[in-house]
Amino acid sequence: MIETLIAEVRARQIFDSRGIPTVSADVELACGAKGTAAVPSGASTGKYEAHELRDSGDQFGGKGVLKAVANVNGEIAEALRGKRAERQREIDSIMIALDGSENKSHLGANAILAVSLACAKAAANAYGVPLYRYLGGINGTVMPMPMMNILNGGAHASNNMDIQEFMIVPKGARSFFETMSIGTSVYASLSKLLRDRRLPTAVGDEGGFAPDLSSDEEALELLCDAIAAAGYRPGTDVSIALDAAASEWAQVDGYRMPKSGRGFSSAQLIEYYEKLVSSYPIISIEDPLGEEDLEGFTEITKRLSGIQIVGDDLFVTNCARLMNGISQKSANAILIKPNQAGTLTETLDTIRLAQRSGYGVIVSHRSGETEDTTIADLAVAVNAGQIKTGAPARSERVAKYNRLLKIEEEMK
Ligand code: 2PG
Ligand code: MG
Repeated sequence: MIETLIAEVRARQIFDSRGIPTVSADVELACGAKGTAAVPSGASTGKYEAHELRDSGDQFGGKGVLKAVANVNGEIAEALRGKRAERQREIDSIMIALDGSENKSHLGANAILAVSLACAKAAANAYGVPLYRYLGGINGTVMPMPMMNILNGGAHASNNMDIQEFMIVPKGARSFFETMSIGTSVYASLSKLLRDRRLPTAVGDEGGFAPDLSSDEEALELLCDAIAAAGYRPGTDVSIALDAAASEWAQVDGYRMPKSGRGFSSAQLIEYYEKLVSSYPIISIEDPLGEEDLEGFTEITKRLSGIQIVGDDLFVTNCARLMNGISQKSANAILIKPNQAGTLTETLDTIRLAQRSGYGVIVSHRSGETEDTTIADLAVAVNAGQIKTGAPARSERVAKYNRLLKIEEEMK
């Protein structure tokens, strides 16, 4: 019998890919097995996400997480010592009850998630199995198709593009290894195209290029040209996915894109996407409308049937919000970000609900990331089928891709 009782829980303040503080936690079991997890952080955060606890005050522009760290080292550690690490649901319920708030604002979702994930990793290590195997058993076998964000805009870059993410989907690939080979070659050919046009190749928060362009159409043309220049057929071998992150554009009445100043009603925005979808090989649009625009979501999901409509800020990895969306036919896919929910159990529950309801599932990073690769294992464990983890460049993004390469190798 392996001794999986939790012996120690410890956290510290570390830094994410934007140089902003975040929480890392260690869980150590009586048998000596350990697990470590680090929590990511968003820039275009949804209004209904679980609460990220920040210190405020002068240090780190108010973004320190020493209070969250103290909550782990104090209340949380005390409550979890002596509990069995593989009882994930119980561990997470204890932390939810200890927090006692609606949105984890007392202890901080960043404190709770770090421990929740570290606990699963410690248990996996105790049993001597990789995390994807521990979480998914023998049933987690599907390698996810990546959406690679190779042109950045919105809140993730200081360029003039309002759409946050222009992503490529190497859907013609027959293995994860091949998706990387296609993705990296399109990324390289886009870099060359930009240089040829004397446009900057500096990158945004998720590793995609971030030039000033004249329009969204120019961005989409560039992507198609880069796909073709790399020797692939746009729409056949490699398709395009967008994350508009349109909650960032929402006004009391309608939408205003903050960079270009263009204004739209919900109906006009839907017409705009219809035009883009009819001209370019776009297969998926995330947050095409704002988190409060449920009617708009229902309308676009009906009108653009055949296109994946993804709720990110709309659902915030939350079962109740997803349930509401399912009843209103607000979308047909969900973005899964563990830190929007705040525990592994709630993340898994939301994934299960989505899958049982015929929704597509995309496991996702945040724009502020760390070297933690949990989402790669999670995507395989639940057979999500899709992952969004940035450009195939910058180590905090590539760490997840490299982890998936290792998983694919292990599964052969
Ligand atoms: C998104 C995410 C990740 P952020 O909107 O989907 O790409 O961005 O982490 O800034 O919310
Ligand atoms: Mg999003």
